[in-house]
Amino acid sequence: IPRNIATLFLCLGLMMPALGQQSLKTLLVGIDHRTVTSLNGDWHYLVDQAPGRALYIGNGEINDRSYALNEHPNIVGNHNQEYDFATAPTIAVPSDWNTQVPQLFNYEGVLWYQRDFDAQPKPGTRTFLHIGAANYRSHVWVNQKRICDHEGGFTPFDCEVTSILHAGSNFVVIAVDATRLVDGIPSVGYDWFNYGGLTRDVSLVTVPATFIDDYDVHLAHKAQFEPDNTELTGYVHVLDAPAGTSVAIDIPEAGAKTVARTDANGNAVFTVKAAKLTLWSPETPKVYKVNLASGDDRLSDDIGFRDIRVDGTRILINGKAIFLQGVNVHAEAPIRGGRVNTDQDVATLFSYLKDLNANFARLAHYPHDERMERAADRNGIMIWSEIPNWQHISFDKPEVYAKDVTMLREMIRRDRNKASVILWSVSNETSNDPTRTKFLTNLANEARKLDPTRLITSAVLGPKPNGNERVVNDPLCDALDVIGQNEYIGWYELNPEEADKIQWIFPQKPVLISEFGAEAKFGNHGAINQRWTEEQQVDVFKHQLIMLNKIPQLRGIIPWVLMDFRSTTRNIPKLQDGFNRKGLISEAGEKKQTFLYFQKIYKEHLIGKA
Ligand code: GCB
Repeated sequence: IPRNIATLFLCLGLMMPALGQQSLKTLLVGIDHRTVTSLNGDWHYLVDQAPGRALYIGNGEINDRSYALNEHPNIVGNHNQEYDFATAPTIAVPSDWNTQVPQLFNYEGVLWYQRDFDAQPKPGTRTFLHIGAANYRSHVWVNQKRICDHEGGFTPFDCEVTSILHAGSNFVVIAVDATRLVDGIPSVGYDWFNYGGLTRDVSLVTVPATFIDDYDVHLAHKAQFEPDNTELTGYVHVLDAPAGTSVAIDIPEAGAKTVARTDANGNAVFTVKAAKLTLWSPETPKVYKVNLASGDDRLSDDIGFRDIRVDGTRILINGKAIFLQGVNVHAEAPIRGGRVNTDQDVATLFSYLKDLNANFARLAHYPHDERMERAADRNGIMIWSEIPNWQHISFDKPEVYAKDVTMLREMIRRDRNKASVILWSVSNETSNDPTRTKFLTNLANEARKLDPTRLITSAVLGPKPNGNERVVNDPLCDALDVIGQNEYIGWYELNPEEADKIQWIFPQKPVLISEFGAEAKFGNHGAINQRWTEEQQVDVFKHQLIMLNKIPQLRGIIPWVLMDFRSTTRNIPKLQDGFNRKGLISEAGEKKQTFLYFQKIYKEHLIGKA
């Protein structure tokens, strides 16, 4: 599909709200490379007692006339309000509420946030409130006016406040509802912790009246990889720009410079030759300063250029076959707990990945903080990024599909300029039935339309064993470029050594074993047949590698999981204590024997062929 058509789809998509969602006009790309006013810090909060009495009117509609008004109780005169942010306690933003307020540890309802902020709006500028992520549904008011609603706990959104701000003191109120929804993404059951709240950075960004809100700069994707290709292509979208608005693209270090003009949709499509180019790869994680300018707006991003494709059953990066030495990662903050959302969290996770000799990470099971992809770009770690279609989803509902498409677009739009991201995943372990297959096939095709330069995958489960054979025939595989296969032989089924005789048969596509593993509590030692010991965890992996090494199409392994992570469903006292213990490292950062095992396997490349 030609790039400009793909772009058009993207823009139309972002302007089309999912059913039941208020339209968001844009989503600002590269926000971490703009000068912003951070609204991180202490916010007042009030708990909306179940079932969201202040937020919802009887029929489920949003109440704009309760806490959103941010009024105060009268001390003299008539009785009026029975809430008060001014005297309410404070909570840090960003963060989940669970790990901050002991009484809210298991709270999965509505929390109201409020803070004052100063503004000095300048004529000819626009201001947006940017929210990195809020789990799960959010409703936002500035100076008592509702400016946006958003559903989805792991993608960013921007709400325009230009016409509402006044000089001096303003205030923002945000209600975040972490209630699980049957028709949510994910649905009500999942194996991680439902950290609620404003879990990522919140900021105000001021831009000129017409400004660059989206762009895509990538190596031209030729029919075949051409080693001498230095053609860069993409688009710059200028919001509300008249057709013919000029956009300058300048990549000084690559000797690439051009000017393009916007079309009627605000898209300036361009192609430019670079004088020289070091392609991004795990060995050479080179990023270039890319300067974009249109009218009064300027933005510089750091972007790497590379080619990723499939050739038969191989995965090629810049024309070279590669084996993915991976690990799964949840967005669980090392040592301190809670959601990953700081430079320090990300630095710690990447120090583990480097120490492990990994070249790949699957960011399970939802888009992570953008710092992760930035760090991956700098560190040469390839990334799998996924939307939270986890197991049971209401695949029969068109409104759920609409939500899914919105989430997919938000994920791709935020991270399409990150060279580290090589795979978009549409789902994890969904049951093989025609309704789900149609839904996810459409979604995979949508992803491919939005971004024809990357590979599409999904983690599938099954098949039913046939003696010692496992013949993978899930029709969803037809829609994928790379098959992700999850299996827990040696833990949820069979004994570890029984893996040795199992034979997998896959369609002729590259295969990643996207999950496999066993639980062990750090420091718990015993015989290899003893559950929950570090010794057994290693033994499970040893037998797994015997089995996996026999798969001819194996192009990567992704053990589950880098660190122990909180999960509401893991309740064996003393062993789990609310944590899934399949980590190679404990939540406190202690390395189990399996970490050392994979460190060696990866260092000496003892698994798989590229
Ligand atoms: C799976 C899921 C993952 C779980 C894991 C487990 O198959 O994809 O989210 O955490 O198994 O530990 O059971």
